[in-house]
Amino acid sequence: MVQERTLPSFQASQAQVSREEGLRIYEDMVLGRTFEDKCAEMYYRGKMFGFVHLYNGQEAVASGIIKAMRSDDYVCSTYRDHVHALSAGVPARQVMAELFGKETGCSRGRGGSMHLFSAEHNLLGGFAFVAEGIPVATGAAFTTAYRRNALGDTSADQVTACFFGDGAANNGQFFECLNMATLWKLPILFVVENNKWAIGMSHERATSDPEIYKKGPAFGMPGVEVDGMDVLAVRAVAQEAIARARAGEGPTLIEALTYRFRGHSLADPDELRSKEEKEFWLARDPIKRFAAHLTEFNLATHEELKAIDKKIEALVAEAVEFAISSPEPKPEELTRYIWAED
Ligand SMILES: Cc1ncc(C[n+]2csc(CCOP(=O)(O)OP(=O)(O)O)c2C)c(N)n1
Ligand SMILES: [Mg+2]
Repeated sequence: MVQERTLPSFQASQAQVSREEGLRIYEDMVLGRTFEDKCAEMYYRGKMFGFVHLYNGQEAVASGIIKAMRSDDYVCSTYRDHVHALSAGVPARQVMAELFGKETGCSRGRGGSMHLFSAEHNLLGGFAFVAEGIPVATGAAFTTAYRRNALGDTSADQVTACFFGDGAANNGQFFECLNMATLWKLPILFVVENNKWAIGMSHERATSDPEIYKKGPAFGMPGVEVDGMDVLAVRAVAQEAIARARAGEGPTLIEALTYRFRGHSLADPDELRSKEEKEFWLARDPIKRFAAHLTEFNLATHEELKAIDKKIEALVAEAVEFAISSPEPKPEELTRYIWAED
């Protein structure tokens, strides 16, 4: 069996997270998982079409990073974007309606699963081309730095989190953006979600040096590897990187070691990954692990966590009802929202 790349257990103390924050993070992770499971159900029942890429297993990354940010910070995603959008505060009903192609979706039904967008929540988008979001996020961070440094706007202290996969980290845009981000000390977190696979291509087979975080120092920025199945470990790394970015000290490259529990997309039979590998990572389920932390440190009881699970189930069921009962975009307005309007 291949030796899995993991890190020593992060020693989280009770003080690491307050009860209130802990419950907020737990709820966010459960929302991500429950939402994605519901998507799978809707897809296989023929209610949802197109490519749908689920985030199951990677929840600690979205919640650990985004829940450490401010609501006016920016988030940039990929085609695996539902849970980033939810963590960024886009209401579940708006995300679900978008997946159903409805007018009430966050992209007015014009985007679908891979193109979630919300100006209101500073969600810069989901992007279907691999690595396409990296320059967009870099541009957003440049805007903040420009407003602050060139225009003297002291309120411009927003941080951008740019999420992408291990496969994207072999794309040229990644290297160009790392270069510019350090050069201009941009307030950005480059967050690589290394789930070991780019569709059916194993990361080890495609990459000269699989330790992606080492590419940070090559461009003059810190590179950090973190256990992407441990939300508190991710949160600790995020807090430090966010503080650096906000203080004008520039970007950080974060490589989160994680795993997707389902196939690449809902159309993928997922036959290439070994049973042993899947079992190894399933045993590290980030939600179960965080639930155990919360109960072990008496931050929450099993009953309280169960109550959150139930609340979220109802919220996601309501999101489906909302999506189903929402109107389709009108055919005569097909190109609306594509071009700027007067
Ligand atoms: C520029 C480009 N090349 C190829 C593809 C086809 N493609 C879609 S997803 C994907 C794999 C990307 O893997 P990774 O970046 O690790 O993200 P993950 O799916 O694991 O989240 C590829 C090659 C694409 N969408 N865009
Ligand atoms: Mg990947």
